[in-house]
Amino acid sequence: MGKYWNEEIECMSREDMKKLQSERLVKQVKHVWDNVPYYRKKMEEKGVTPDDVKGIEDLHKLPFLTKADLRECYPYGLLATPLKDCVRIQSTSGTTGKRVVAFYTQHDLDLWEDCCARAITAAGGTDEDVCQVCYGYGLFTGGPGLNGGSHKVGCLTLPMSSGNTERQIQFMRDLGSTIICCTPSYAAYIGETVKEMGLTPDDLKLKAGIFGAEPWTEEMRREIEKSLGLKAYDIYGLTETSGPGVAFECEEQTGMHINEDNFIAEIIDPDTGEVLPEGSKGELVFTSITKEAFPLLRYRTRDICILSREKCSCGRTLVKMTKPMGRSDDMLIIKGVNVFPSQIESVLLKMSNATPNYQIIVDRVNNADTFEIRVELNDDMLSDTVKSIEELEKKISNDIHSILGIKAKIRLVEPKSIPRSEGKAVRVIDNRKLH
Ligand code: DLL
Repeated sequence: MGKYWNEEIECMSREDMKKLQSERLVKQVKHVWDNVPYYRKKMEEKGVTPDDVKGIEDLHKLPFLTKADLRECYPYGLLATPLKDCVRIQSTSGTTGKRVVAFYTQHDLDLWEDCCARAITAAGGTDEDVCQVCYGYGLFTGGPGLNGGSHKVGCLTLPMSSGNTERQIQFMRDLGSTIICCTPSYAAYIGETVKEMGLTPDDLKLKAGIFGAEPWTEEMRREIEKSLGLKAYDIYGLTETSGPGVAFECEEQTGMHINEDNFIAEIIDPDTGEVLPEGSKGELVFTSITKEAFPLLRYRTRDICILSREKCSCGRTLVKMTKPMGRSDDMLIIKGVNVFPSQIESVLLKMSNATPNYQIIVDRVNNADTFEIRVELNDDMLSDTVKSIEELEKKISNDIHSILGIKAKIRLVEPKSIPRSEGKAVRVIDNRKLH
C-alpha cells in the first residue's frame, strides 16, 4: 500500500483540479436549483440562475448559506434527494435549540469515508494496522467517520467510543493498537492515565494519532506525542459538510490538506463577505460539489484560517488550511461541546434574583478545559441567607448542565463587580492559549 489513498486526486495538477471542480460545481448548482426550493429562492433573490455558473470563476455569484439557514430549514428543508434515498443522519454536538441534521445517501457515506481513509493513509495507516477509534459514536460524526475510513483502509478497527480510559489502555496493550483517533484533549488525558498506571509509551505500540474536532496547540501536540510515543496528525471537518476528513494533515505537520475534489474552499472577510486573495486570514467557506443528499453551496463555517498553496514535501497538491485560529461568531467549544454565550444568558434571565451581568471564564488546566460562570447578584439577594444563595448557585448550575450537557462552576459575585463596557460587553474570557 502506498503513501497516498488516492494518488491521482491527491497529487493532481492545479489545472486538472480546477477543471474537475468546475465540472462538478456546474452539476451541483443545477442539482440544488432543481431540487431545493429554499436554495432556488435564495439564488433568485440574488439574481443568479444555473446558467450564470460556468465554472469556479463564477462561484462568487452564489449566495452564502449560514447556520441560520440550516436552522430555518430544519429538518428537511435543504434535502436535495428523496428521503428514501438517504441512509444516514448525523448531527452537530450543540445540544440546544434546533440541531443541525445532515443527511447522507450511500454514495455520500462512501465519499466521506474515503476522505477519512485519505487521512488515515496520510498518517501512515495500512491494512496491517490496528486502529482504535475513541471519538464518540452516535450522532456525532467523529466515531462513524473514522470508523468508516479505517474499514476502507483495511485496518483492524476497534470501535471503542470515548470514555473508560483504563479499559482503552488495556485494549491498546492487549490488541497492540498502532493508531488512535480521538479529540486532542482526550489523547492528552489518555497520556496522563498511561503514566498514572505506571506504564510508559514503550508499553504501547502506538505510532500515529489522528486528532481533531477542537482547537489545539503545537505545544499540546508535542506533549501528546511524548506521552503516547506517537506522531500526532490534525484532522478537520464539520457535520454540515460531512464530518471529519474535510481536511487532514500529512507527515509535514504544517496544516491540513483540503479534499478539494469534494469541497471548494474560499476565504472571505467575515464582515463584508468579500472574497480575499490567497494567503489572507479570514472565514473559511465551503461548497460541497459531490454531495447528493445535503449539498451546501458557499457554507460559512465561521472558522478563521489561512489557505496556502505552497508546495508540500509530501507531494500532495491539495490546498492546505492552517489550524482554525478562532471563530467569527461567538461560539465556544468547551470540553468538546459547542456553547453559545446566549444560551447561558437565557438561563440567567429566567431567574428573578440573578442579573444578566455575567462572565464566562474558560481555561485549560492539565490539558482539560475549565468552565466557570460568574454571575452578579442583585441588591435584594445581598440580605438573603447563605442557604438561599447556595440554592441559587445550585439551581443555575443544574439548569446550565441540563441545557449544555456539561458542568460549569458557578460563582455568585457582588452587585456591580463585573466590569461594564461602553462598547460590546466582554462576556467571555478565554484564557486557553490555543493560538
Ligand atoms: O467536530 C467533526 C470532526 C470530528 C472533526 C472528528 C475532526 C475529528 P462538529 O461537531 O460539527 O464536527 O464541529 C465542527 O469544530 O467548525 C471547528 O470550529 C471545530 N473543529 C473541527 N476540527 C477542528 C480542528 C466535528 N482540527 C467545528 N481544529 C468546526 C480546530 C476544529 N477546530
